[in-house]
Amino acid sequence: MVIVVANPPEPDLYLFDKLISTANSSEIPCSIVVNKVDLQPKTADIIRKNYQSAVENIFTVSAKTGEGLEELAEFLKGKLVVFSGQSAVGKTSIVNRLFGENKRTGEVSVKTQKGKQTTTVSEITERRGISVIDTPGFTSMDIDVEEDVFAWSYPEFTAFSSGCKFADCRHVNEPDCMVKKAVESGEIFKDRYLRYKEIFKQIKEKQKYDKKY
Ligand SMILES: Nc1nc2c(ncn2[C@@H]2O[C@H](COP(=O)(O)OP(=O)(O)O)[C@@H](O)[C@H]2O)c(=O)[nH]1
Ligand SMILES: [Mg+2]
Ligand SMILES: [Zn+2]
Repeated sequence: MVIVVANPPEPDLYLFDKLISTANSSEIPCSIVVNKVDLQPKTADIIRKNYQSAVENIFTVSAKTGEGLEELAEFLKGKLVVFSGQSAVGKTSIVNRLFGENKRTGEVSVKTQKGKQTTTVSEITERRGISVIDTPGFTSMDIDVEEDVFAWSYPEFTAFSSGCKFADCRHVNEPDCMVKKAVESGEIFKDRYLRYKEIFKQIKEKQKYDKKY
């Protein structure tokens, strides 16, 4: 899976965390493409800080100028890849530019910062040994993984989690947690950990709710 990211629309890091976690828990390799670097070069830095140890690759491209697209095409060769992410980040524009297609793209609404849904169904395009499934994109998602699976779905935690006191440590309230230590020492990026705790809380609440009803 490739998560396409850009600015605009304002990147939703919680959404990327959930997508990456869901992919990792199903052993689907995950990379990020930061698009629209012609507009916002800083976005790539933020994405790298948050996700360089969480995904396979991070590419920086512009569907407008063509920058970085050859490298992306090289990586995509021989693969079947789903383009996911927020709407209006440029998923369809990248497919058009990569394949010389002319599929409909949409604008980011200035008012809502959301994209107009011009891609309404998932579509597969195959050229040059690359198969891309373009999707409509979404604005939010519910994560549907068990808490133990979730705790294992953060690749940058696993180097440390083997040292946690409890084998079933969720790295939240447990004592002698090496993941928390690594966050304090800066070896794990703090913002990503803070969002982890937030999503973990949501998963716990959902579990409680599911038990009740
Ligand atoms: N400046 C700039 N605009 C882009 C780029 N890629 C896409 N766009 C614009 O972003 C808008 C949304 O693109 P679209 O491909 O429909 O996004 P999708 O919803 O992710 O498929 C369109 O107005 C595109 O022209 C880019 O690299 N640079
Ligand atoms: Mg689209
Ligand atoms: Zn731990």
